[in-house]
Amino acid sequence: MPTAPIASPLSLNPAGSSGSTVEATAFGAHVLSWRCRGRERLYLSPHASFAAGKAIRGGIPVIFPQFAERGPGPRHGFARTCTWDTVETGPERLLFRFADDETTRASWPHRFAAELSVEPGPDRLRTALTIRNRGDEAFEFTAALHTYLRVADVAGTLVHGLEDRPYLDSARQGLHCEPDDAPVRFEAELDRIYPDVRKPLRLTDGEELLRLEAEGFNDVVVWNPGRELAAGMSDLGADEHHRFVCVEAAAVLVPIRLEPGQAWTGAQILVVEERADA
Ligand code: TA6
Repeated sequence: MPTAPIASPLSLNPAGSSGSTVEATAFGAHVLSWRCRGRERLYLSPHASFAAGKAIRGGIPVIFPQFAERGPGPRHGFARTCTWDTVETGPERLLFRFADDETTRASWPHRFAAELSVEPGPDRLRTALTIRNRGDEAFEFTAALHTYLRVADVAGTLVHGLEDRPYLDSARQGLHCEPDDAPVRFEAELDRIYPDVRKPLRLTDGEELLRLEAEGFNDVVVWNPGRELAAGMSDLGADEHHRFVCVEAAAVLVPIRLEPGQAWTGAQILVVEERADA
């Protein structure tokens, strides 16, 4: 499992995508930037570290094979801190691949092949993670696309579509909370896991509207560290929490089980929507 820091990022500007461009790096199969309709849609911390072995703060980190501390391996898994193979660099998509080796098997003793496909369109970005069991025993994993969405100001940002959903509050030891009928707003640290979310979400920061769809990922994680936590993070810093929210397509609460030879795909589709009043 090589852990070289990123060299030069790959970029993709497919014909017919009307200026929707992405930049990604094979380090973690990490999407760093998505520009669509004249605006950067992802947040990348100005203090992000690109050092070997350290996860990049921002963009779309790939979380696999474990979410947070839900397993014996490194926090949020090893996929985000190792270098994947670059298999396709266009014209329509970037494709990265990564498989188990001695180092991955030391913390997670399973034989797998992973693929991340990044497909920008005129008004959207589809990111799909495929995991295949290439061993001879079943295994289970959790995963997420830990997407940092750039917003004008977190204070005016709302996530719609989770009003009727109960959630686990990770900022309060996983406390089970009942739905509260209101869109999610960000007034302090917020760290929630919403199980079994079936419909698209809408994120608005008062300026733009983004529709968030998922396939194969049943859960949604919503996170913003708030001022105090952000200030204490060397790769973020005070006030940076204002500029993003993470809304993550995730498979966390019910691990995905794959029998030998089986494969699973989870995708996240981000769509820039016209505002009704535009
Ligand atoms: O997905 C939410 C979360 O698990 C939060 O609890 C928060 O700590 C965040 O991810 C960032 O984790 P990281 O390991 O990248 O610092």
